[in-house]
Amino acid sequence: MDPLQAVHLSPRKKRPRQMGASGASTPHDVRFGDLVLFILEKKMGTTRRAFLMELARRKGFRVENELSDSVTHIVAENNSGSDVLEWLQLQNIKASSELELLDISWLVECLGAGKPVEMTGRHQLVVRRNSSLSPVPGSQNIPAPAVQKISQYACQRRTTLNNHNQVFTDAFDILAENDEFRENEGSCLAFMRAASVLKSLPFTIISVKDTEGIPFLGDKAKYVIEGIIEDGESSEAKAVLEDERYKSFKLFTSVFGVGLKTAEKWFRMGFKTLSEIKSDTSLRFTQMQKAGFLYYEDLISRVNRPEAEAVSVLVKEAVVAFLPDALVTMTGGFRRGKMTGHDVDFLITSPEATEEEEQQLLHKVTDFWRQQGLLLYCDIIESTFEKFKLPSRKVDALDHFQKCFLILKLHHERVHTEKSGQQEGKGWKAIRVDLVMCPYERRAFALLGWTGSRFERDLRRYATHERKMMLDNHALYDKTKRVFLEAESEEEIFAHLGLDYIEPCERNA
Ligand code: 8GT
Ligand code: MN
Repeated sequence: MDPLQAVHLSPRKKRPRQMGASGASTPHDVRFGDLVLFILEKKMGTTRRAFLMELARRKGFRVENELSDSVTHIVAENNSGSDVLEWLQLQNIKASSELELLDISWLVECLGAGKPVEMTGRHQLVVRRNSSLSPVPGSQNIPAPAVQKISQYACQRRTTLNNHNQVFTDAFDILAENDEFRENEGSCLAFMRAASVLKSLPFTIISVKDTEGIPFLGDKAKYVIEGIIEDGESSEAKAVLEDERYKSFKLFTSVFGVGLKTAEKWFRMGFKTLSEIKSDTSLRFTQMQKAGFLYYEDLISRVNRPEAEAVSVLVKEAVVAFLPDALVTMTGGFRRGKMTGHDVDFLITSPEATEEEEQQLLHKVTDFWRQQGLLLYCDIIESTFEKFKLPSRKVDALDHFQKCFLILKLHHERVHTEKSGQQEGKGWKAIRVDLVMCPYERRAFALLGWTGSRFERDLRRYATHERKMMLDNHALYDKTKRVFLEAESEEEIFAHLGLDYIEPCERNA
């Protein structure tokens, strides 16, 4: 399927969902058809289970009476992941590895929010690796609590948002960020890769032995893991969080337009707070930083999905007004299924537009918003794209497409949330939006690149080292055959590389 035909607003799951006989009895409308819940009675009791099932159905969740193929989430109370697996095995039930095993706390939060909430480590049931469970003969596909060989490339791993090792990856993220602030590139990359590989594990690490055979865990990362296993927290990460340089860099770079150089300068000058910086008349700020300070509170509060969808409508309305055949796709973290983001990214392309029309579109769209008073900040970067240029060797190279970095004014009434009605305050929120315009025949490469995460970087690394090919946001080049390989869809790019296709929601490396 052409990936640009549709905007993927929610994670696509592979299995088709059919209404099972047991689900047909519910008289309530299903609002979240992607999720099919099953609530385990064991240790919960019949009455409480019936109550929760009824409540969840009333809130628009699909809840099955019996466990079937279509179930995507098993919710249990006072059971560990291993308890649930054991129960499944006793029932001799086949369960795919996509099945989520969740604690009741997740469902309770969903019911409170009136919609599915992001699953985090604290919701996920712990499955012990190499636990004493042995597969029941005849039962297959049970989420095996054993490690298969783990690829060193994120593009050969499926990484959903269901992170079983958050306590470790949070620590690695902090340590990597501290290294980034200190420009320790090697150590930074090591911690990022360690975090990335742990995010793909189907089990929670509970002993150092569990780390055997996992690629990209150097001595430093193993040492951090050991510390967390012993103390429940990382003393190294804790020390970083209390470090003055880290705290200052974290604060300063939270301002849109402030990078490492400026943060370094302000740190050296001895500033501690943003208000000291803002009120210092000897400092000069870029337009970007001025906007960053002006809309600071809005920009640090994360963008949620209803807001992202409202921005999507705004972008599509404007784009289609000038180029009716244009295709607009939400990319970045939201395309990977994240519930929040720091900005909203879109890829725009048009099958019919002339080069001139293509070049004009972002100007027309942003002018239109400016006239409406919706454009709070705008920086358009013109295209430097060349048709016959070889893909870049650098994994982190920025692309050459025309793009703009914006801050848009999003009025509350455009956002459709559960809690409707009066919103106090100024009536709108400033939102960071990136738009990228690409030639139609490059849309699959651009989409793959802008969907982001470590996944994409490792795809390039894989192409270079395993296939003698070069991949970037613009093209795929086969060095052996000396030809550019064309692709109409992401699936075709994976096929050229000889890789299994991996859905965007499994690219959260
Ligand atoms: P978020 O939830 O914090 O927004 O996370 P995200 O959506 O995953 O990251 P992002 O910073 O918004 O960027 C989306 C992806 O676009 C990233 O993987 C980034 O590497 C990629 N990207 C490109 N080209 C360019 C570019 O020229 N500029 C920027 N800023 N990002 C680019 O592929
Ligand atoms: Mn983003």
